[in-house]
Amino acid sequence: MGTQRYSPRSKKQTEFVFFTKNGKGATWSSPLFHRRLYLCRIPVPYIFMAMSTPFFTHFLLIALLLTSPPSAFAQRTPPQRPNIIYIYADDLGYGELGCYGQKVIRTPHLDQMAREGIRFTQHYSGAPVCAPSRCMLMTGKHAGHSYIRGNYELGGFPDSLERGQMPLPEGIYTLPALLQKAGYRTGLCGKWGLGMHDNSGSPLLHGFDYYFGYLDQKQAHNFYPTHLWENDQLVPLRNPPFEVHRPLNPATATEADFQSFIGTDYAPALLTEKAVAFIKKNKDKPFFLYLPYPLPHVSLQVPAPYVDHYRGQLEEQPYYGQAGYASCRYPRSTYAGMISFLDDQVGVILRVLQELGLDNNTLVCFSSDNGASFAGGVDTRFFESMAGLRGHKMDLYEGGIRVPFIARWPGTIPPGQTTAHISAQYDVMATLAELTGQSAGKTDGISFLPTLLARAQGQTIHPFLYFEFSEKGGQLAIRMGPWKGVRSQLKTQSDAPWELYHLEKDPSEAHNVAGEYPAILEEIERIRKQARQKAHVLDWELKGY
Ligand SMILES: [Ca+2]
Repeated sequence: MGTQRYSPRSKKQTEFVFFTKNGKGATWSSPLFHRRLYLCRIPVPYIFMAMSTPFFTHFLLIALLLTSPPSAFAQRTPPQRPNIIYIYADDLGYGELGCYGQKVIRTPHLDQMAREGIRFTQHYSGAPVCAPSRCMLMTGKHAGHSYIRGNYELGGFPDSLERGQMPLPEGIYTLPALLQKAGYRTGLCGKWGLGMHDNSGSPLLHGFDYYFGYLDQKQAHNFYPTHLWENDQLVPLRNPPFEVHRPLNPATATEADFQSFIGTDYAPALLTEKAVAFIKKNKDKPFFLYLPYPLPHVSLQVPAPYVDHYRGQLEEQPYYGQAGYASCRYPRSTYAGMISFLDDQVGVILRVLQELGLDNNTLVCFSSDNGASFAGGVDTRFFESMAGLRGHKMDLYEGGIRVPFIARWPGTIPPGQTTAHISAQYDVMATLAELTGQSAGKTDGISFLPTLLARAQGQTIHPFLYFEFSEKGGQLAIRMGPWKGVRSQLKTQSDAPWELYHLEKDPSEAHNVAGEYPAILEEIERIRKQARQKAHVLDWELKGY
């Protein structure tokens, strides 16, 4: 079946991908079409055998029915310039929502949002930690091109040392700037992490007309901070200063000691208040609202009613701060309560849209910036936070980067959809550019608007997704169709070997088959050599480049 080639060469060609009997990829390309089709992933001789059976005829009919868009939505033209709300969770694992299989934590609003819209099962954050993921979402670049590729800290924890992270540079093209150009009012309520009020990273310099929230993401380790920021001005809150990373002594800790990590103004609730005010103020114009909640990132802090929601139902021991962040009397109940709190905020936003009559003219998206955490008293094993995926936050295994993605737009996105389209957050800029008739400029993204609109036949497929992360030894990952290559220890070993996983057969990345598919690895290595440009910070470099 032709030469073995699993090529990412051009998205302007259709590549018909077959698998030969030995399982190696074989493709046929046509420049007449503009997308890549995976015809099958089974050995070619078996396809012809199967075609001669009555079962195949039935299969074909069912497949045609399933791939046809629901008639009520088939040719629906989306309203021009709909409002857009992008809600971003922080460290929410792939398996922590009911609609993604969570059994303990209750998330009724997000589950309903998924029932009313579309749920992606193979969506990726750009990176396994906060700042680079946010940068890639905002700029449409993958980790090999992104200006920010790590949590590069410029200050410390106390208020006096609040300096934020590596700021976005002047002149970089961002998603909010694109939408601002399209006539949108643009607002940010949440955790920014890409610069401070007094440097080149202020949100006001990158396309936001309005912002409120945390600028320095380290301050968001505390949900009862002394202050937040609004349009480059400091906003004092009714919370006393305290050291959130101060551990307690298990032998002497009292109830009052645990209470010392609780203040008056819970920052995530204020984010929702400001978000609602922004929506109401701009209800008559198209608006873009970016809502990066700092939940459920630790510290484990949530108003008492949300702890009570679970307390007594979950077996648990106090957390004394031994793995960083605030101590917590009921860590499992608090963690579950934080996710339920986040879910309630989504409920508030959706209710406001309905009350204002904006439901049918607003695209609401929800995702997470990376996988669930291992720190601060979070028990991901107990909650099965990764739904069986390997690794967690800071890993380029699936648990670190595969995240929930839900989109809801009544009347335009057909309800109850699930898609396995392989996509990343660096696609969002291209998607919203297409939606609003703008150019995204040069990004690494591919618009997934056709998938949102149930026009899968028009969906361009990613030839590959690229990830790198210089921490935890230095990691690199490339996803190519069902395959994923992973390399580790790249801070010290330029010849670190590839691991290879077939994610459809082995979603938990348990069976390294690198030795069996040299042609696939050769192709992944070819991508590696082309998909990256040097970082502007030495700390983010990897060996072998
Ligand atoms: Ca995060």
